[in-house]
Amino acid sequence: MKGEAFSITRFISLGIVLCVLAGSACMHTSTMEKSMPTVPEGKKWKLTWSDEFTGTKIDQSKWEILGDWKRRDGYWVKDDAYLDGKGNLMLRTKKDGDRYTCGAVRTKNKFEHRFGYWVCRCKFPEQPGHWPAFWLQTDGVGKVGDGGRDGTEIDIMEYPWRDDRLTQNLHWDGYGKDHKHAGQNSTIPSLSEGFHTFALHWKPDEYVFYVDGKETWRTSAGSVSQVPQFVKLTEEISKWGGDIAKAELPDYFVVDYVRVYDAVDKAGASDQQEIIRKATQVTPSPRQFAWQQREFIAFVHFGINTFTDREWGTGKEDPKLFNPTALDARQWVRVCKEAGMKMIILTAKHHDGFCLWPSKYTEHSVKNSPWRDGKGDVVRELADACRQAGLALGLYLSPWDMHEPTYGDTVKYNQFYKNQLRELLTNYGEVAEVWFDGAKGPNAKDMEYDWAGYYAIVRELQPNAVIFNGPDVRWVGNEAGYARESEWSVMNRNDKPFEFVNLTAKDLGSIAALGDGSSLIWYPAETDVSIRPGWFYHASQDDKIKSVEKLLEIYFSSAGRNSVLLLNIPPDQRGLIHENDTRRLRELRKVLDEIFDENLALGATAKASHVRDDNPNYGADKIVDGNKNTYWSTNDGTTSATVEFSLAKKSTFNVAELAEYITVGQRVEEFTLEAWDAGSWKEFAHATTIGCKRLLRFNDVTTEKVRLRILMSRVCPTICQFGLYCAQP
Ligand code: FUL
Repeated sequence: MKGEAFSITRFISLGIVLCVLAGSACMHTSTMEKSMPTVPEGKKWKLTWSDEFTGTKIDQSKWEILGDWKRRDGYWVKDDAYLDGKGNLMLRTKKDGDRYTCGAVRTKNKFEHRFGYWVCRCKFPEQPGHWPAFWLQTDGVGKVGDGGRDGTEIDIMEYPWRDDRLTQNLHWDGYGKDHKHAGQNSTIPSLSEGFHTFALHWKPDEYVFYVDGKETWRTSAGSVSQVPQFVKLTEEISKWGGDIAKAELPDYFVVDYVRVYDAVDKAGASDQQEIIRKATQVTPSPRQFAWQQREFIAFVHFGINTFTDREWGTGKEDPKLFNPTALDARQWVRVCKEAGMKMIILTAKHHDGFCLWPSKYTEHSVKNSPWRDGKGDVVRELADACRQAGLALGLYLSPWDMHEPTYGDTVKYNQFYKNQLRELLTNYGEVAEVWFDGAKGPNAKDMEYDWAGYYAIVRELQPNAVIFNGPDVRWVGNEAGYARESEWSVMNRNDKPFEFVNLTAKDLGSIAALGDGSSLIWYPAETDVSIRPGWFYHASQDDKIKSVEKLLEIYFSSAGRNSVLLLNIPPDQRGLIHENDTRRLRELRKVLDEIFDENLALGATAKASHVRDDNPNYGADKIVDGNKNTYWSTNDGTTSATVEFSLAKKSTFNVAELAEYITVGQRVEEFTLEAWDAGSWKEFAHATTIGCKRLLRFNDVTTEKVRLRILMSRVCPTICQFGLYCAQP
């Protein structure tokens, strides 16, 4: 067959001669396709995997030969896939008695890869009733939801017709009622004769299809698969290809080669591999790490709005309206502490400009209120109460200020705001979080906040504080209490001084979302939500407090998804947290304590498929030793692995907890949990990211053996915690 080959064969031979002459390993360039897509500057293509089909036997370290079994109107049988000894893979279609058979191979579990340039050179069969295809597949294609990102059937070439047309297709979300499809047919003169190349340039955000080096289709349908996929070369028999009864058989689909390339930099690292490598090296700063460990914290919205029954004030309120009758910050702290919260963030000044501390820079504050005869200071009382009880203190200082006359004058107002920030960060001891709110009313005057200047003051005065909506912590993107199913802490920032990332984007952390990876940052999510419909207290909402079930769901969907939960509990006009909120928080704590009371996996016998350097310090038992500073890990290149846990006794559970040792970064992209049940493993949970903490709920599972399967990790997984718990119905 090679006799028919055109210049590419000569190109290869010439390449080999040059290689030999140069005495160097330049086989890569010698096998380079004639018309590959261009790569970004400073990059080149590198051959990652290929089969030239030389020799006499199919290389079974690369390919699985499919069969013998029924496939559509024919059978896939093993002896219809073979090498012709002249450098080609032959996929034969034949009649065998009264059945039709054909050949098919795939690289499943032998070569699976994502992104890059995939090409096959082949010659079509000539008879009707069957069709050849060069396609990429993954089990993930069966997953419904998340578009084709979790797996797509990518048909780089299907040729059901005997003329000069081919079809290229994408299928995702399974093959049932949720099945989705996009495709394109192209007519190419002389396609039916001789050899041709069919190729895909698979980028994180786009597929580009080629025939003989010419683009035929460019699409992002299904949002582009992000998971490794394997190659299939197949023949199939069915009416789509015409009437097989009319075929003169045998007939052959002849494949000269399959090659897969990655774009690499000068050092040989591929674009994607390089971004992945860089992403896994981004780790939390000590202040971010400390903040993340707090997990569940309180927001306290209190101010003039509490007394005017509003959510947003006007800035024109009389300070005399502020008059709590029984304000007791120690009660707030008690309630929060009992609920298991580790910090309280107070709205020292909301958008109306009224200050809960006697600021030197405005008259619009507690000092002109009747409360404590104008001598009171809510920030002081809360700071003292927090310190006494061992809770951290956070402060919210709204940049938008409806009262301050200088607002709108960029220079003057920035100075005013910085003065206030300095007061707050100087006079009240340690502050653990500073909350910058980006909200601004539609009629607010135009002005430019000096974000960089604000951040600098926080760093100067409170170097351990995290800055929310600044460099340290990001808003999760909604106020309903839900983090993303895949909540990453590493992302690529833009160069804006505020809103470093598109906060409400569905995907911030996938490889595709990391873009060129030039400004990767550790940027974890905080999930703010109120226990009531409003942020401020309204008597009319006393019976509208979220139920325990709802709060539990919020906890699982925020703290349980690699995010910190910031739950708002607004004090009432007395200056106390209302009895109904207090009761609800107690109920929530009780349920959480009951669920997490006993970890059924603690001390289980754990056996891993891989252990880093076989070093016991990274052994599987480290996941269940109750110590989050020890972890199980594998060797660097091992990105999927399993751990089997044998529990002390047969147990029933419905909650699982996992944690990555995030001090070294966030790595896991996908995992499943399986239970040993009547002689086989049955999956009971499946999820994507883990991060600092991942909680999963599922129906009761009863077993004595559980298996954790890390399906995909960006580099070797580092798991420091695994828990199984039983929540009462
Ligand atoms: C928003 C504000 O406008 C609300 O009043 C509340 O403070 C919430 C937490 O942030 O941007």
